[in-house]
Amino acid sequence: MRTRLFLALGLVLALAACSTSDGGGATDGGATDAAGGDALTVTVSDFMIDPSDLEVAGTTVTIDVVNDGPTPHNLSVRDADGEVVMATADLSTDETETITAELEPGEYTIFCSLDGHESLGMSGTLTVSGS
Ligand SMILES: [Cu+2]
Repeated sequence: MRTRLFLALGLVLALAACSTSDGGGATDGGATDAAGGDALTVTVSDFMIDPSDLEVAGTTVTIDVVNDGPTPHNLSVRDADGEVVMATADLSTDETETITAELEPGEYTIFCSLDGHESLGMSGTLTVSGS
């Protein structure tokens, strides 16, 4: 019984790994590009991230974040494994913070980590192309 459960779990994990590893670029039109080293400017507000699809041409990711909404928000970045690799503090109205990180090329999710905000629309993508 136990081994069978572990086998099933292993299969599920293997499938999950496969489905997340197909990078392949469905990223065009409307995305915001930054050449290596240039800062992206992102506005967070109730309840959106603008722009919501970011592209970086190097591996150095710099994001200037400003809160334009009436309530606190942050901008966080997580990798395909769900690990948060960049995040601002919780910013009050008109507060700004610049965050920088070296990231592996790949697809990341940008979101606000405050309770429920991601599901209210504070979600987007970051594509790091590496070159
Ligand atoms: Cu928020």
